[in-house]
Amino acid sequence: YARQPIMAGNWKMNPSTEADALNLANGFVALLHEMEDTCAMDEVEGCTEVVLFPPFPFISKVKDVVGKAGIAVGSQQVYYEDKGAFTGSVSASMVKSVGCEYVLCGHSERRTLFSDDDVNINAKVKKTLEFGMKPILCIGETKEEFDLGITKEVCAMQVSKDLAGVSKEDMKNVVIAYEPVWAIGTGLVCDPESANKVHQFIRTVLERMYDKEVAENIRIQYGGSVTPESVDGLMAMSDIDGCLVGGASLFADKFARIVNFKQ
Ligand code: G2H
Repeated sequence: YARQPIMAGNWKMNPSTEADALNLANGFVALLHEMEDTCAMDEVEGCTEVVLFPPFPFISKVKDVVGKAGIAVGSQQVYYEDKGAFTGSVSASMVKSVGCEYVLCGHSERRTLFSDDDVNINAKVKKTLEFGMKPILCIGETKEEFDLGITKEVCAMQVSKDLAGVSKEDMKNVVIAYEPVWAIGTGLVCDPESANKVHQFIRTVLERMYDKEVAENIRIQYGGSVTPESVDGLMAMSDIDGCLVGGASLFADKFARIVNFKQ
């Protein structure tokens, strides 16, 4: 099973202005051009896929900058209804129409700060797929759950509820991001071996839900305080297929180094 690596930059609610967003995007593309291994910029099979998740107002213009370099853009969120009186929300159709190929679903900040639960995360995953985009489903245990030793139970429950009713065919377009909540934005990166064990466990859950083909082909990213210093060790693991990067993706040089991880 050859899984194409996928590196994603989740800018969250940063940077503050359109000018800063375009500077970041331009700086990142320029650095990739300078780097010897510009694999990320060619659409060559086996090369690293790169996706940026800017805030909504910047998506179109960031896409104009990075699209030419073979970098995709995605939406940090969508609502599960198609249209109507849902003030403040954006639909799958809207983000698709401005060029998004990916949608983050179930990020822990959405779960804790915006009351996303497994029922509406499941609806958002399905809506993303219905519009021909690829969900990156984020799962992971909180600090309390980690301390209780129930990481596997939490991940199994989230995977089964959030992917309920998703067909085997659609699973080709799903990416999972394992993000231990205690590692997000804290500087406490999960050690690679422990993360890899959780990734392997997630594959066993998917094998039970679907089959071995789905379990072995799905790409599973690690997320949580990934840095240029930690990326190589993470990517050396058998079942870590990429990273979902927050803080470090706001620095063009750091994210360029992460994308060009060494194996
Ligand atoms: C986890 C991650 C990106 P950070 O949320 O999704 O953020 O790398 O800042 O921990």
